[in-house]
Amino acid sequence: MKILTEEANSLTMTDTIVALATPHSQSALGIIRISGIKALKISKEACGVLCPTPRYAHLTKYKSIENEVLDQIIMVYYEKGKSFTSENCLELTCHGNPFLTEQILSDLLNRGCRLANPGEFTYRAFANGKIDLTQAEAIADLIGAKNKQALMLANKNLDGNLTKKIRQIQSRILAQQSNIEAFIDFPEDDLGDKKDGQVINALNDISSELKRLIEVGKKINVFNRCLKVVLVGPPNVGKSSIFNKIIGIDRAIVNPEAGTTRDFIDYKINLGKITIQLHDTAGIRPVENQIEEAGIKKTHILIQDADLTLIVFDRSMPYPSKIDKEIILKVKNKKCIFILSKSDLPRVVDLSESSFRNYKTKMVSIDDNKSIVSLINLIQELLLKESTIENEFNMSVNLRQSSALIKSRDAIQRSIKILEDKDGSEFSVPDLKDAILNLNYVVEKKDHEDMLDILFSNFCIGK
Ligand SMILES: Nc1nc2c(ncn2[C@@H]2O[C@H](COP(=O)(O)OP(=O)(O)OP(=O)(O)O)[C@@H](O)[C@H]2O)c(=O)[nH]1
Ligand SMILES: [Mg+2]
Repeated sequence: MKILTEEANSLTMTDTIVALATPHSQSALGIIRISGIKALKISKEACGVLCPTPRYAHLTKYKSIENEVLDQIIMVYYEKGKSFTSENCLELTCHGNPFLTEQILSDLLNRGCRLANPGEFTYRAFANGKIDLTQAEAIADLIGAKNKQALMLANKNLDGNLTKKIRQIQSRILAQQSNIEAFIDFPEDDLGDKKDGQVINALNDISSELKRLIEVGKKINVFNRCLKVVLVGPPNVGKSSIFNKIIGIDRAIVNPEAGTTRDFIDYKINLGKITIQLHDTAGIRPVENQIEEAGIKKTHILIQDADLTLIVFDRSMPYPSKIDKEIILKVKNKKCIFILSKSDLPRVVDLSESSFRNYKTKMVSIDDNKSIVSLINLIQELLLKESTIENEFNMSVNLRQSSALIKSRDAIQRSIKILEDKDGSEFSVPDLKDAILNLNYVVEKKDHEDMLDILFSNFCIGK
């Protein structure tokens, strides 16, 4: 039986779940996690530890249901209420042989456990109130972080920074809602317009705070995803040579013949705080055959959703041709760098050409390492532009959270309008309630199973 591909059941909280928490490959150690009511029974019957001491490393033997020793293991018990999932948990550290870990997992299934779904341990931690949604997402971000900045931001959310901020904003909205309700209940108590004015000011401050958070989300998006950078230009200008230099290996074929690169190739690299997927593409020219046409079509598609386009022109050749001008039109209003390649050869291109004026230009020669490093620095600089990256960010905001923040801010804006238009302050209360509710969705949306399923299914098995 191939247990690792067996369909897991639905998210039933009463089941005892098991999973391999380390990769399914040969390694020094393999860790199997168990969570649920059968944990103590397994400790006793499979691991021979009758009353395990919590958080103590028990050196013991794992015996199958047929009483056969499968491995010498370290077993750690985490007691209910204090474990990651808040249930009784065991962590079995065995030898990292995939055949062996499969045997132990298979035995655990025979003992009535079931395989965990992706992210199910984290889901249980969330459902049992050990962590909130922002922290669950931070765990996924920590596992998937592609660079130092993404790691740092995920850690801040794991500390609960975003949750604290959201709770603060909610209580500020609630305070204004109470002010309005008090005025509705005791109209004779106050000075009408003056009080509305104070509420409007406070709501404007809250709206600005939400706007700032939404902007933080936009900025740090740069750190959390792989940015698409595309090298384009006429044939034979040195795109593939530059591609190889940036990624540091000879991945693309370089040849004096024009039209060498037909289909695009890409390569993922880490540039300090950001990760980029660099694409080398087919040179753009009037097409000579169907293969070339298909390659050039793909180049145009890549340019459309590129975060940064690197347009390469050969500095030793006259410029511009009709095709070159068409390429430039494609990147109008997009982030782009003009690379003037082959700077070791005599210059022919006219640098006063108007197309270059509005863009950053960089001269590059593949034999001049400094020019390549300087190009890489410029790529980083442009991609990080609009993202003040120093320790300004105390929290991370992802797309899901951002969309709830936007809805909340819209609701605040609606309530401000009602107050400003003097349409009756009581009518602004439902919008304020809506604003608070949308902020709840950032932290604790427990009533929306579809969203939770999608969120947790993006985790890896065993987490
Ligand atoms: N002198 C000099 N030659 C270069 C430089 N960069 C590339 N070349 C040469 O230019 C020719 C074309 O280089 P490629 O990198 O294949 O050019 P490409 O733009 O990818 O070409 P296509 O794939 O055909 O579109 C090769 O002979 C390279 O050795 C450079 O900086 N200086
Ligand atoms: Mg090429």
